[in-house]
Amino acid sequence: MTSDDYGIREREALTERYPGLDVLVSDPANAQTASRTNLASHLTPREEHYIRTHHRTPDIDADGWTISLTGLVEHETDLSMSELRCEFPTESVVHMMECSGNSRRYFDPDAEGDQWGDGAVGNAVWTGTSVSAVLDEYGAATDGGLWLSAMGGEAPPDKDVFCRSIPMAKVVDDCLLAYEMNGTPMSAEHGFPVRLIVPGWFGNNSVKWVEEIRVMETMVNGEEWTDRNGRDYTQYQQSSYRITPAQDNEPTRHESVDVFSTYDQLTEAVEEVENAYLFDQLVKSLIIAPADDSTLPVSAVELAGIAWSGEERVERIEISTDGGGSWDDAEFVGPDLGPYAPTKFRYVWEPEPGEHTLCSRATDEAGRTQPATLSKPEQELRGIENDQYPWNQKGYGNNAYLPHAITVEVTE
Ligand SMILES: Nc1nc2c(c(=O)[nH]1)N[C@H]1C(S)=C(S)[C@@H](COP(=O)(O)O)O[C@H]1N2
Ligand SMILES: [Mo]
Repeated sequence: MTSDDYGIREREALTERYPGLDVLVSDPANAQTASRTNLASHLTPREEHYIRTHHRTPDIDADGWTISLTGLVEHETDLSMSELRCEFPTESVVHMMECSGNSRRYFDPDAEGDQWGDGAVGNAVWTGTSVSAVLDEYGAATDGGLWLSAMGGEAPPDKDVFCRSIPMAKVVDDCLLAYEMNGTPMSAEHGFPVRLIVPGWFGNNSVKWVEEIRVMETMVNGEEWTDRNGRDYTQYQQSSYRITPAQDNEPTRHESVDVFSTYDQLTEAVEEVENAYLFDQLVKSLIIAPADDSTLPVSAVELAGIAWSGEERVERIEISTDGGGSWDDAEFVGPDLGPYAPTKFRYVWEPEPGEHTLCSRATDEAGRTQPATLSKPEQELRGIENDQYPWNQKGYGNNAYLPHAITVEVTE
């Protein structure tokens, strides 16, 4: 079988199992939710939740799978799935997870990588074991300043390992080793049999198919993180998932940083970190109804949409019906599903005839607001400045509101 045959078969199989997704690349599986309307539901069904993978999806036998706990621990151990499920309390979290490449297609000129629209985001209930319970049981060091590196078990011998280092303070706060999604066993593409969930953080932190968690003094960095097959463990922490402006050849690597907020790295700590890491999500919102390019009669229109953020909750959502000239508050609707769940909003608009640009702007509890636009590469921004989100080589983190605006025509 050639890899082309595999690609076609895999695309059909993916579409069959995930009918709510548009496939960008089938091998490895990369697919986004097919329309903004899918995000109107309080929870994203598994069939509509985006999939982002760097290597071919592994076919894992859960009975033989173990997670090794290594590094700064009293007792290194290999945990089986049944130990993980039966020997620790079960916990759940609702997490609106966004891929840091979501909305990449709006960068101009194009950023590198698959041109994701708005669909690389989804909200699910993730269930599993809290990482802190496992660390406590085996006597792991959990002091602030340490890191936990989680390694994906799917990389073939000639590909770099998907590994992420998470600050210990976040790990012990609320990270999970999850084995269920929306109350059903996880599917292969979403990480079966077990994945890390880092609530409120960009999807790239939530390592799927976890085979090792290692307690460390630093993030993964340096030559010692190349294994005997030549596989690099540092690529996805230190090189990918960094904000790299056009003038930089490679992002500056760090052993450790003490500013974890992505937003702070893009603003007040921009000198210190230089190339922000994609850690917690940036506040963002989307108008879901009416649809882009629709024609509406002159009568009251109900605008509806969704907003989400990172470590802080969404506190305010404003609507503009004149392309950002003037703003009015929207109201929140729906149940409170926890600190990492999205917020739904509505707004009733009495339109005049003509063409209108509608946009939404969310603000979180820390007072962080979506910037208006995207910068150009020649501005060489490495952070958010003057209401502009920085153009960056790999097109990460776009939460600017004007690129996400919709246009409607109102007729008499
Ligand atoms: N092992 C492993 N974990 C991974 C990835 C990967 O390629 N390999 N992709 C990451 C990225 S970039 C994202 S956005 C999320 C996507 O999770 P999902 O496919 O369940 O939506 O998984 C993350 N975890
Ligand atoms: Mo991602």
